[in-house]
Amino acid sequence: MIFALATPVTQSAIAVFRISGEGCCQKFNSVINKSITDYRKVFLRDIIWEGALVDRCSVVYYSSPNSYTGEDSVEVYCHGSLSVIRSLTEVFLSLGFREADPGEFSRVAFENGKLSLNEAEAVVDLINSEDAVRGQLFSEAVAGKLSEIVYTLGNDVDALRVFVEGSIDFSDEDHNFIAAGNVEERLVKIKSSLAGLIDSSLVSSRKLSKNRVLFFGPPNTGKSSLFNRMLGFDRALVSKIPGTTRDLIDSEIFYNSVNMELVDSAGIRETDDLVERSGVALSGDEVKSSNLILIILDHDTEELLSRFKSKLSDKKHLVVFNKSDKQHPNGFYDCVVSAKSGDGVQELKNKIFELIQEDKDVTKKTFVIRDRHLKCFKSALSSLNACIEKISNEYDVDIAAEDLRLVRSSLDEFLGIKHSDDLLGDIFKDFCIGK
Ligand SMILES: Nc1nc2c(ncn2[C@@H]2O[C@H](COP(=O)(O)OP(=O)(O)OP(=O)(O)O)[C@@H](O)[C@H]2O)c(=O)[nH]1
Ligand SMILES: [Mg+2]
Repeated sequence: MIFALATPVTQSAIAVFRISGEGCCQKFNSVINKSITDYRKVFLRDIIWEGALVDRCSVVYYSSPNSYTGEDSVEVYCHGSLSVIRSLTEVFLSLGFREADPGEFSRVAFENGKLSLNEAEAVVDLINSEDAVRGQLFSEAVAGKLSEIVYTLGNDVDALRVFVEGSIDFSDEDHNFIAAGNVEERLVKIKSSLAGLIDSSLVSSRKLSKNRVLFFGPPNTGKSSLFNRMLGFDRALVSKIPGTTRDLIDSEIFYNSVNMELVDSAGIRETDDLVERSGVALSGDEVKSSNLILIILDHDTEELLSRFKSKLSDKKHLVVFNKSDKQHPNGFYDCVVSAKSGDGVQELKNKIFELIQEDKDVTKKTFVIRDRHLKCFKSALSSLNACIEKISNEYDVDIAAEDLRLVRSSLDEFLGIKHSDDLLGDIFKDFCIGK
């Protein structure tokens, strides 16, 4: 039997403990003032330990298999006090519960068939997601929308395997199983569903989901001033001496429900100062891992634009003219701002937002998936193509049957029907404790 605090260890209005395992409800009954025998209902109970009241809590019992883990489980909603959290932890340990490993509740749920592997992965991605659109797509994945499509595709593949394998087993007979089963046409249909699934999925990596926006340019153009202005507080040092910023400084803002990680960097120039030189190198490296670059220039540095553009290869960028309160630009800019007065800053935020949305294309996608999922889909598609080629040209039907088996096996890998222990370990280690 396992237990865990499902909410953060901090003061809060309510803290939630979760316990799971055969017999856990009876065990918990032994420490409350009145036994609970009803499931999926909320009860108010006093938890009493060694004759003293620990806390008055709301308690819900779930009976196997109708719980998150598929086992008997209890959820305890106590006061979010550090002393209550500590005392309840002692109670659970004394009752013989073991503290759960990160993700153990979800791993048990997966092992009991309550979640497919991709649904379990979507649980972590949902918890880690910060913007609303992504969050909604992960919620749908947790609810099983994507697995349902893949289960259906898997069943369709199985149905066709019967015909293809039948034509091998009964090759002496006159009956053409493949033509009778309409196999080619149905394979092409599965192929287009699978290709459609890949097209409508956005592959999300943790780092890129951060929407990193780099403040980039020559020294003293007001990068740090603009960075502070966009954050709404003074995070980075500002001075009239060129070369003030020497490190990467990042800070997050939320804008229109989207999180953006703003990254201030050292002004790029040739310098003999070793520390500044390291900062300049860091700024250059950061270009690669940012989603969007702001080239920030002022009146004194306008002629450097082409030099800075050439450092970006094909990265998305906006060219920003700063210090408009002092002087007007000569060239053409995506945005003209003054970090000092705040003029143009709102417009700059909107442009950043538009470009990030366009970049992510999240709103146009139906699913957000991981690299692992894309690999499974692509390998299924490639085996499917190989199979269609053989079926339509009527050769190597026995190898076509093997191709179809591989399609099924890639879909199974996606769902976790086929998996290695290493893979499970890798996936569940990213969970928080209590999930
Ligand atoms: N008039 C005016 N001055 C500004 C504006 N933005 C920044 N400055 C001034 O420009 C100088 C340099 O500002 P910083 O924000 O430190 O510039 P930086 O690009 O971060 O410089 P480095 O870190 O050295 O690369 C400071 O004296 C700021 O007060 C602005 O919009 N208008
Ligand atoms: Mg700076």
